[in-house]
Amino acid sequence: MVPLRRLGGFSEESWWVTGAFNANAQDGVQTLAGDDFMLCWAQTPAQEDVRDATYRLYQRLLNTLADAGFGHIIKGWNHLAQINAGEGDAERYKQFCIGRADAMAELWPHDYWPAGTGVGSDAGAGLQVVLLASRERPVLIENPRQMSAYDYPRQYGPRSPSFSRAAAYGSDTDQTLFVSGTAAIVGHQSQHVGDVRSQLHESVTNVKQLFDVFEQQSGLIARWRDLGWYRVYLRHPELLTEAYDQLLELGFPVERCAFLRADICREELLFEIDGIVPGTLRSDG
Ligand code: 3EB
Repeated sequence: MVPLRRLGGFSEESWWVTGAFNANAQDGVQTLAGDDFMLCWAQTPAQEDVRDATYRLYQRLLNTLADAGFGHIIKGWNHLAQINAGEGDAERYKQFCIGRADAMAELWPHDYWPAGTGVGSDAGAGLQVVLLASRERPVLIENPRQMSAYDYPRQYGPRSPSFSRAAAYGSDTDQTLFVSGTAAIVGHQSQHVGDVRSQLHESVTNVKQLFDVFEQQSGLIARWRDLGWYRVYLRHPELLTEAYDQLLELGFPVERCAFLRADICREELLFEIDGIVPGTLRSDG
């Protein structure tokens, strides 16, 4: 269960796998797997040292995946309670980034970062991490409008966030694009501070840019209007109606969005959008 309050939109998700289906739980790490993918998740209790708790949680998750033969990660979802609490480098999100980076430095043998979402859940929930792992390497995608998060300058924390803007996985003719949590950041700077409409617009522009890059890189069509699934994270529940109406105006498929209450990892940001989008050869499927 995602520890975020649902404000609107769909409430259930379905995942499909081929081959024998396996569900397991060991050391508090839960796993679901078919032939090609493993979903694994775990959480820390509330009110621990965030850096250390993150480090140890990621160690357990990465070891579980490696032991199971799923050596690659396509996407991670990170749900951290009170993500903006703490001043300066002591901010919980920044401490989380250090713990994650330390575990990855130790146990991640690859030269890429998976796609990611990093949002704040409501008080009391600790940290929950969900990882989608695969046997083969995904194709990583960056956004030319945004500095890569792993290159962010020092002002955003002692360790830059270990994620790519999107990851694509599949064959030459069929892929799935996993879009990272995408906010109103251009370059490395938050845009339109205090301006609700412009922030949502900027986030959508960033998401659409990722669809374009995916199409250029893969030669496939991003089926974002008719086949994508999205989470729209809102810092303020009272912005739901406004956000829904604006997304509709922008031609975004609101009927394919779940709207969730979440803090965003920078205090000034109001929205984050992530999603899962099939890429196919032709637009008629
Ligand atoms: C950003 O673009 C917004 O730390 O895993 C988005 C997606 C964000 C993932 C993460 C953080 C993460 O920097 C924050």
